[in-house]
Amino acid sequence: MPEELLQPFTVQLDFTSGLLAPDPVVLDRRLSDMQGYFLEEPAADALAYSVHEIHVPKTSNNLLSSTTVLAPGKVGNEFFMTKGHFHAVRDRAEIYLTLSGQGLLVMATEDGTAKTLDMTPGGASYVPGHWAHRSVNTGDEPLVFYAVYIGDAGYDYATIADEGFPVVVVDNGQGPEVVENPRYRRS
Ligand code: S6P
Ligand code: ZN
Repeated sequence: MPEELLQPFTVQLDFTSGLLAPDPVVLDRRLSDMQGYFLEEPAADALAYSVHEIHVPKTSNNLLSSTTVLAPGKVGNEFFMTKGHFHAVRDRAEIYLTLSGQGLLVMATEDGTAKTLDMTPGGASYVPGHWAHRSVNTGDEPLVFYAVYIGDAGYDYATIADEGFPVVVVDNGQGPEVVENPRYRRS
C-alpha cells in the first residue's frame, strides 16, 4: 500500500459551461495578462479564458485534469486563444476532449514544425510529448474542452512568450485561416 492512499471521487462537469463541482481551482486569464501574445495589442480588457482544475497531487503517478472555457472574440483579426505552452517536463502527453464550441488546436515542436487540428464537440485530440499546444476559439460561442495530463507535466510558458508559434489563426473575412506568424522567433 502507498503511504498516502487517495480516495476515489467523482467531479460533476457541465459540458456547456465547463463548470466543475465541487471545489475546482479556478484561474482566470484576461487580455491584460496576455500582452505580447497577439499581433496587435488588445485595445480593451476582457476575460479571455478560465481554467478549472481538479485537485490531485502533481506527481507522475496521477492524472491532472481541467476544463478550459475560452471566450469568443478577436484581437484585430486574430481569434481569442490561450497563451500556449510546452510542458516543463517535455515528454509529458495530454488529451483534449472538446465539449462545446468550435476551435483549432495549434501545436508546434521546438524545431518549428506546426500542426493544427479541428476542435469540435466529441473530438478527443492527442497531444504527444514535445508538442507545445494552444487552443483558439474560431466560433461565436465559448469553446469548452476537458484536458487530461500527467501530474508532473508542469508548464513552460516562457518559450512561447518569447518566440510565439510558427502559425497564427486569423479571420480572413470569410472565416478562420491558419497563416504564418510574421513575428515567429523575431520579437
Ligand atoms: C494543461 C492544459 C490546459 C491549459 C489551458 C490554458 O497542460 O494544456 O489545461 O493549461 O487550456 O492554456 P494555457 O496555455 O494558458 O495554460
Ligand atoms: Zn498542456
